[in-house]
Amino acid sequence: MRDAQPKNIYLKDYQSPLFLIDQTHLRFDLFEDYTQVDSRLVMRRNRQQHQNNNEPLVLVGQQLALLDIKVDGELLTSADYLLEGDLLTIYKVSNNFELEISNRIEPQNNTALEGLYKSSGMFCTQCEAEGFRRITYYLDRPDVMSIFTTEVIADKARYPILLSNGNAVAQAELAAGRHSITWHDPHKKPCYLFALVAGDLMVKDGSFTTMSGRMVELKIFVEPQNIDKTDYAMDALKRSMKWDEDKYGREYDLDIFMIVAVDDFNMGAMENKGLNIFNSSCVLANPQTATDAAYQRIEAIVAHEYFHNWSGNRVTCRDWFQLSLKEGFTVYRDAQFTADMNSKTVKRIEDAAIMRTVQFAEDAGPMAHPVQPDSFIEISNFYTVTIYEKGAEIVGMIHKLMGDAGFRKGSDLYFERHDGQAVTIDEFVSAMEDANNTSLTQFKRWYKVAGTPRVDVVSHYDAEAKSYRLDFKQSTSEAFLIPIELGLIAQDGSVLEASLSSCAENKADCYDGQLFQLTETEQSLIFSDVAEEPVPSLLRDFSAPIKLNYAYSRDQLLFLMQFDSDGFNRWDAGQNLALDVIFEVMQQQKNGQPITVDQRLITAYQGLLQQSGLDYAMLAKAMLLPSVSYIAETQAEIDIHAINNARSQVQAILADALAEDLLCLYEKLNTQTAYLPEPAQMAQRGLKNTALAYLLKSSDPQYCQLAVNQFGTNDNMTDSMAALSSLVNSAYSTAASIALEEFYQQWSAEPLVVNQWLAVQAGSVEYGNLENINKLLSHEAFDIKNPNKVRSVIGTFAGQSLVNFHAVDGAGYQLLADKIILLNTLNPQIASRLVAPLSKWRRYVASQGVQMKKQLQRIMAQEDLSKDVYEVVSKSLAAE
Ligand code: 0A1
Ligand code: ZN
Repeated sequence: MRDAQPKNIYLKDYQSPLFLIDQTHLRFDLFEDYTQVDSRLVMRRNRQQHQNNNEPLVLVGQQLALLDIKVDGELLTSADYLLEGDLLTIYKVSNNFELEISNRIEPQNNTALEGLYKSSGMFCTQCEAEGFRRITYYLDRPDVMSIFTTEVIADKARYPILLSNGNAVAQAELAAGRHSITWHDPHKKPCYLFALVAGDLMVKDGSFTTMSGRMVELKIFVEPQNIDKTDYAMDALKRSMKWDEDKYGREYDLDIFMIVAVDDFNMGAMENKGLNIFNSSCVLANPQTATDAAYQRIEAIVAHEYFHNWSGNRVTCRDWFQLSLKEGFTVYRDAQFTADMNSKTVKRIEDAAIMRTVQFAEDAGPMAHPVQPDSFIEISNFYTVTIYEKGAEIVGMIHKLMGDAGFRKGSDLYFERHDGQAVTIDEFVSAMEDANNTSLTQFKRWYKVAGTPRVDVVSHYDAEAKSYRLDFKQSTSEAFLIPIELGLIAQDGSVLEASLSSCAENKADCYDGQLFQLTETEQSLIFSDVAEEPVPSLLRDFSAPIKLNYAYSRDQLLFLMQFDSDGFNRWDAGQNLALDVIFEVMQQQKNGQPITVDQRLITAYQGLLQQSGLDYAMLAKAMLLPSVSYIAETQAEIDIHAINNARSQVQAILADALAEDLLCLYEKLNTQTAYLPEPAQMAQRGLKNTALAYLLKSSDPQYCQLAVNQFGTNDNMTDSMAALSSLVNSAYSTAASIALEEFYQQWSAEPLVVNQWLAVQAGSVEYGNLENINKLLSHEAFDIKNPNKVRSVIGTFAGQSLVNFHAVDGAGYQLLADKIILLNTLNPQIASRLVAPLSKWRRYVASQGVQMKKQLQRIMAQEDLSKDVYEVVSKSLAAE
């Protein structure tokens, strides 16, 4: 327990800054045992917003050793200021003044990885959200935007490369083998976008000519051994730059764009102006070391960070309650990019799956919050799927409501109106409204209210009157505006022509033949001239992040799987069918009845394999049963073991029934083509490896050899890893052990590959994995200070090895809590993220929930709990 309870910060308390910083001049003298930071800030009172000229200046700083302070060249004495906790108050300043501060920091001891720290011998920074205060005293808030000039000084032999934001403007050779480079960023920015890197790095060069004909230098800096893993990120960067010009009319605005790969990083990557810093796992790839999934992640994250240059940097957030302004919009933009580069439907399926498993769970748990939260204790805890993914879904709904042209008009107006400003989500919505001459007042509820809306739909067909009615009912008392794409399908599978005879009163334009705007808590659509009873296809393209209930029969789902013209709903019908069958098996298990699987499911999957006409990527998605986490999300009370048993049984029965077809497919797809990271090949490998994974779940042991062969003979990590994973997640433990050992021998020198090796074991869905987790935690390849290793072992264990994490004796929970306690002092952000699996204890069957709660209480009782962990644990334990 901690002494003082951390305080909540409220959106309603927002006040504009009392002071502004026009110029920020920084000088970093980097040494092995300390770094000296000298800052000179050109400041003034914010007199436009505040009349009172007597307020003192209050700066924030954390874990800094203050050396001295000067105001307008005069050294302050201790009577002139107060340093208390994180706040530095300077009593008397005039309206315009220069403030100079010198302080020291210890990057080499910084394990929190916020501010300036060391990662494999190089210096790097992470300032979002509030890391800059660990570098120097400052107005560390996004609405204070400044022009930065940064001089970096270090030993030249150890740190030949010295980088910061903007352009290099000066360099000097100094005494004692040191050198200095000065960078100037002409764009004003908040300090969370500041970056510095110093290291012995190699560079991959590229260039891009912008739409106005300017040449931009592109540089990817990596440790020398990784220079052969930079091609794909460079290619993805160029495609992103072009796409943002084509799709949004956004051109890059500096003459240089740099990416640096670092091994120790709390998140995926960071959009610092002109100098993106990336977790090495999100930028480095070659065919031998990276899987297709890694390539796809790299493409998406490179794009995401690049797109932030406009949605985030040119137009930034006024305060951290507006985080989704930049994150929701940028995730939406990167999703559109991924959809354009690959398959639109597959991307939609993946995003819907994340919403339904992770975001809906967050929205139903103790950390539920609106996309625009109204309070937080620690902002780092709010980099969530709700802010990112639900935020993106909301932008997507605006797009659907405005149409393509209207959405582009809105985004153009937003960028033009607010360029160089720090703004709010409301201002984003206003730009959309103004550009389209429309009101989104009701729609804005999406930003302010937490939780997942549910919509129940009932249909009525009147054969005599030839009329068809759909009644919609929202679960909440105050209605959301919900865009619901829908269509009616005739019994022969064709689109059913019907005219709309009425909507709710005065809402005749609520349905345009495709998109229905549900605005009331109860609302009906009535169609006339409907020749036969149709099957409704509802929430096409997952047009809103809601739970929609309609009582489809299994036959109707089979029908939609075959005939729906909307690819997303064709897939979704298959998922719902499988889900229903799994529920039935769960019931059979509970009642002690023999297990039977509805033959219609088997026939449907057979149909998919034999004659679906689906492309490979879609077929791979369609073949997968709903995940255990997704099934769990549908349950009032979660019993992981019952879910897992039922799902495994269905999977095994399918595998046996389809074995011949699967083998045939596997052999057809197992062609020896030189590896290319391109969509068609990725789809082929994905489907082949889905077939392989199924075959290893069948009762015929001959298929083990297929995986062993694939493991031994391929030329790329995608196929190696898929083979390894299917062995690890099978009953063939001896073959799995041999392959794991061989794999480690081959790859022990490649940390990113070793992380995959750790993860594939930690995530095993076979019972009895806990002992192995303990072995991995004490393996030479594990390092608790490296977030990627922590995620690979501990995160993957708690997130994927569900039957072991939820071991009935509670040992999985205890293991996780032990590690959270350890990480609480080393790296609070990472510790806090690991609490999520325990935080939902109320959703689980009592015997498990009680044990999860016990571990939360144990964490809560620790001395020196970080704000990060305190917030999540205390909210998880708070009375409902
Ligand atoms: N803005 C980054 C994500 C990010 C957020 C916080 C961080 O601090 C540890 C780091 C990165 C993005 O959206 O990519
Ligand atoms: Zn982002």
